[in-house]
Amino acid sequence: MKTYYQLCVLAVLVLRIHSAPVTPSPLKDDEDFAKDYLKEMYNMQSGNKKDAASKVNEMSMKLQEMQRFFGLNVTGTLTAETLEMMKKPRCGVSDVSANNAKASKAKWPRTTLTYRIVNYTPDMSVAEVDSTMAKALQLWANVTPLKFTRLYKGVADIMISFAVREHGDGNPFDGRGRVLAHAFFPAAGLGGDAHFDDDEFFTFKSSLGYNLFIVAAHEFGHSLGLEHSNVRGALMFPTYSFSNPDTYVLPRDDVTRIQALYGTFKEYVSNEFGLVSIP
Ligand SMILES: [Ca+2]
Ligand SMILES: [Ca+2]
Ligand SMILES: [Zn+2]
Ligand SMILES: [Zn+2]
Repeated sequence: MKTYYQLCVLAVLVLRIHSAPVTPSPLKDDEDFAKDYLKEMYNMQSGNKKDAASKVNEMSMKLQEMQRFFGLNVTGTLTAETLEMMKKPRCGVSDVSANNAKASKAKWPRTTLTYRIVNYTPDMSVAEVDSTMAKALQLWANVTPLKFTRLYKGVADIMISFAVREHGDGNPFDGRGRVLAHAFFPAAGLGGDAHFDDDEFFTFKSSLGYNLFIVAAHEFGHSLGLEHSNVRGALMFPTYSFSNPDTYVLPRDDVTRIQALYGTFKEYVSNEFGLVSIP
């Protein structure tokens, strides 16, 4: 079966070589990888259009959209820097989807929310996971009127779980590497929930593997209604980069965006001039 598959792949490659243009093109594997990435993260439609020309055109448009988002050279072709960015470990939530247009207005109608840690990763102790999740939520609570209460049973607004591959929400994880986690925008049911790919190695205070605090803090941004940011260095930037959890400060871009949804933690009093904030 494997040999048969390999022969098919070989046959496809031979066909491609014969019909390929003279200009050098990216490897087939890279091109397939890029197609999957654009379908998943940029809502590229697959196979809807019959003719090859409009498919190529759509891929070029989606490449441009992705390159613009990440601040790369906008070429509409699969350049080395584009491929490099696509291969970085990242969040599984799409950067621009039809859902996001609606979801961008989604926020919780109240400021007291519940969360529950449904299961644990074998990578860390229970106490480490508990403290990481509480701290990641607190990062957002520090700059908004939001308060988070932990539940130990029943259904919480934000259900937190670790899972591998297919796990019941139609968004299967992809094994070790690339997608690290995903979360759902505010809504009933799955809304607000955060799922972590347990094929990754998560860590507590180390820069080895993926730091769970950084990943979780990002995912909870989605749980609260934030989309990805194209600002490099923002917590809501789609790709993972390590920061020390002990000294982490929520970047300005993320503060501005979450406060646009929920307001600030400051209390207001009125005086003869109207509302005044107490710093
Ligand atoms: Ca929920
Ligand atoms: Ca993964
Ligand atoms: Zn994300
Ligand atoms: Zn999931």
